[in-house]
Amino acid sequence: MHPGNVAGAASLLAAAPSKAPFYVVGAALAAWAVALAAFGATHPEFPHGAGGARLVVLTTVLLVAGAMTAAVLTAGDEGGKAQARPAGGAAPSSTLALAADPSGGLSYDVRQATVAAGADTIRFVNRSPLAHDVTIAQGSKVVAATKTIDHATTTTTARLAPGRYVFYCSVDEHRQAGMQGTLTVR
Ligand SMILES: [Cu+2]
Repeated sequence: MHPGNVAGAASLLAAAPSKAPFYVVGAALAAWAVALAAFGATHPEFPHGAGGARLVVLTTVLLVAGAMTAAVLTAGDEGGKAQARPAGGAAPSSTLALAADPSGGLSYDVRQATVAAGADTIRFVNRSPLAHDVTIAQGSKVVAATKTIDHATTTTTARLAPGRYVFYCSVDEHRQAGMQGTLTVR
């Protein structure tokens, strides 16, 4: 291998360890295909005899098998991420925007929401005369909560790790009445 290629492969391994095997084997397969095509095009009698043909077929099969194995191994990691994304694959927002039913019902405008992991903003609009808040919990552990407000808007921030959460109103029995939903952080 050329020293430059070795350095490139090494930095690739360091940068993306999970994908590196696929890139390396895939690149080798691509290089082999190009070399084979170029050589075959200029040498009509290629490959020479049964032994040469067997060698060419064997090398191709090994490279394809290697690329497929690496792709499958890599896909395990990618599959988890892809599964969590909605069709369309847009990155989730860092803001959770919720509004209480403006007519005074015990519900939010959405039953489920998704935000990006990290520093998130929770923006809560409550135009109704009833006091509400937004409390975010993972299981029974509260990780964030807005102020309790009526006829107002409030924001708070929270650092949310990936996972499944619930959001609900902690005022009186509002949660039990249906003022809750699920929050996915990823
Ligand atoms: Cu409430």
